[in-house]
Amino acid sequence: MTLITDVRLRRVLDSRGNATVEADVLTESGGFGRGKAPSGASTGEYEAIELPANEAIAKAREEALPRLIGEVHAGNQRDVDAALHAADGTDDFSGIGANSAVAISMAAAKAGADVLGAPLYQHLGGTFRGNEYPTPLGNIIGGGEHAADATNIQEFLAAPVGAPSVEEAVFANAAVHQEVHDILADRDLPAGKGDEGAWAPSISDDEAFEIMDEAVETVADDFGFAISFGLDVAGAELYDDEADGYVYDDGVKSTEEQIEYIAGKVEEYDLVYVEDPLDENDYEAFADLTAQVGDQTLVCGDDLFVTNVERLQAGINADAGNSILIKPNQIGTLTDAVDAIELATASGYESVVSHRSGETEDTTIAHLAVATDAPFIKTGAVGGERTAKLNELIRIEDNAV
Ligand code: 2PG
Ligand code: MG
Repeated sequence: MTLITDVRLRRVLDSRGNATVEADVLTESGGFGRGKAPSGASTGEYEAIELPANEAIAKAREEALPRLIGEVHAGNQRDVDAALHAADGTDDFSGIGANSAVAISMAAAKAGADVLGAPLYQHLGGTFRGNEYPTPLGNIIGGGEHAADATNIQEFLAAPVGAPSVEEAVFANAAVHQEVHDILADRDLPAGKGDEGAWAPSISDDEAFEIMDEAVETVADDFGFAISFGLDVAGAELYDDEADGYVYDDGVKSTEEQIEYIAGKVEEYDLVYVEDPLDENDYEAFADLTAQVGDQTLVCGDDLFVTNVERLQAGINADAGNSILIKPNQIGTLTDAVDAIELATASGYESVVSHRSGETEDTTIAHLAVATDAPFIKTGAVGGERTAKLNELIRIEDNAV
């Protein structure tokens, strides 16, 4: 029933106005699924390779479509993704492009769900999963590679850990976003928005910590449940080999100083989440920080692990964290992403399913998070391409998909 009868690929816009790949998968019984590839700006050195959209489409048409059409069932996700790997023939998807691969992988999953008449999260998770809803981490203030002349730390993230439902959590994050706007206005600090819709004021990281602290406290009082906050430091973007340290506007921190700085902020602000606090090649420094604060906060590897089971296994062996960011386009297929989540769960690591800074209206990651019982999802706080996922989570919780 789910035999693939056609795959159509086209170039569409992403949220930054760049071209990305959209895939449609059709099946013999009339099933249909559509997926769109997101795109990173602060990409990890070890990520799967994204090709220019036109090139990725041409390569996938040539190499992947003959292995999919009339050959593979969309309902068998592992077969679809194995065919994509075989068509690509490399270990980093540089053959057909991780952007073509992930768009087709997600489109096939949706076509499989369509034939079954089941929501995507049920198709991906099966009947024994999908009972936990992820806590959304909302990007509120940001800079780094996502906005010029703003904070050095890439993301200050609201974490409504006490929210009784996804719906309440989503609205709490939006309220923190509004509260920060008001605080910035009171302080006469004009701010535009970065790529993910976070405020991007020209302030120091220290001031951003203060403002976040004040905003989450105010909104927590209003909503009546606990709201904490966390960070994506994007340490690999700050780390500079030549400077032999982490380059901030106010100076360079050595690796030891960076560990001390982050551990200090975890203590001072009770941070519940710290992503990529250190460079993507420094398992040892991650392990040192985790030994210090790993029982108080999530130390999450994004550029460190790049959703890759081998890099994750190396991190598990080295105690280099206690959680992993999961970005399907970072590794190329849903199968690879689910394998990373399963290894993480089996090893006591928490999974945080994540958007990219360049996004589309695609909602697959909302379903993936629910399907795998991931405890967290990072997908922004405001902006259409972000609310597409957040509103889908609200619908999933309401049994309305
Ligand atoms: C990150 C992501 C998403 P980018 O670093 O976690 O917030 O950014 O997609 O630019 O890699
Ligand atoms: Mg990151």
